[in-house]
Amino acid sequence: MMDTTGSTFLPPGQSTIAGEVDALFNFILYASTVLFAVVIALTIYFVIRYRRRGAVAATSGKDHNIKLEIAWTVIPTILIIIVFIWGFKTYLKMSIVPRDAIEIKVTGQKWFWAFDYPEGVNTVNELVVPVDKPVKLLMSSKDVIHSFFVPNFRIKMDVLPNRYSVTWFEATATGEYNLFCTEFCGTGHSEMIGKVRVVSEREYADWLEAGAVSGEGLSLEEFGAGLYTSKACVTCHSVDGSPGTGPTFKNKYGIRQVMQGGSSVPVDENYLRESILNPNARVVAGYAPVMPTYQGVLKDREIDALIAFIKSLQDSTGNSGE
Ligand code: HEC
Ligand SMILES: [Cu+2]
Repeated sequence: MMDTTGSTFLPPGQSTIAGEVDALFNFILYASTVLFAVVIALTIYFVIRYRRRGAVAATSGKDHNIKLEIAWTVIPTILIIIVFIWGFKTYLKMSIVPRDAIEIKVTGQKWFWAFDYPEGVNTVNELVVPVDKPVKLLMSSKDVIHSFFVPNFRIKMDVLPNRYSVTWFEATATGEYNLFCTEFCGTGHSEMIGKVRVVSEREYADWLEAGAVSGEGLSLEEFGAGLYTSKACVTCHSVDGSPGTGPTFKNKYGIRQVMQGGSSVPVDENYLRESILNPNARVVAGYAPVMPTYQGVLKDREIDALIAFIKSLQDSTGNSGE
């Protein structure tokens, strides 16, 4: 672990550029604080020193001071030049991706993050990366503007529909870090939270090898229960009957679901599959068509597992069949 501490403003910096970003931030903060104090102190001093006392006396004729004027023009100009050069250098460092970076595709959508690795692995709301290796993020959005923010790494970049944006980082310590969306993107915005897990190079290789969450050694139902959380279904669907952005999964299987327009559909495996891959084909009455498609995000076995999980959420007597 690197010896890093957070500040009032941000948690400990754990990427290669964090130190530079913080140094510049602190410089601007302290320079502004000092200037602010000087301006306020002088203001107060002048107010008292030159307050009106009795009749107005004739002015001394001293209304100009070349040295002072030069001082308050040159000092701020120098400060601004320092901030500009320093900021531009840091900006370049943050924008130019090292050649040997691992490239991961990031997709933002309402309301989760999907990550695609070159090895074919994909995850939702969990970015796993090796420590001490540059990682390039190629980002786009399926719907509205989102923004990718990892406070510990001091990186933040807008994620836009119809175009790619790029950012990169190199983590300097293993651990788990928060990932936030910092662009208000709808009612589920506050739940668009993920994590970045930084692991050793060895663990990373093993993790890729295992194909992320393959669910090996788990029953479909158990595997599905994990996916329910890891693939973000949990943000919109409850499993205990409580209402949410989407209908609850409890006692779902085997009922007839009423659709917008009044038709009804038996909830069987094919309907569940369709709901996951093509959610807007038929929309449940009383709900907005806001569910994202999981086409390309979930593998077949994962869809099977989620269906098995939903089927398992029956009260003991609730299994009515069709
Ligand atoms: C952003 C919120 C959101 C997320 C995330 C989400 N859903 Fe949905 N889902 C909805 C909404 C809203 C509906 C109802 C409207 C519709 O039918 O499209 C729905 C409908 C469904 C239905 C049909 C339910 C019924 O009562 O007929 C299924 C099945 C479903 N979702 C499964 C999933 C699974 C599995 C996941 C995770 C892999 C998931 N959803 C993630 C919002 C979401
Ligand atoms: Cu967002």
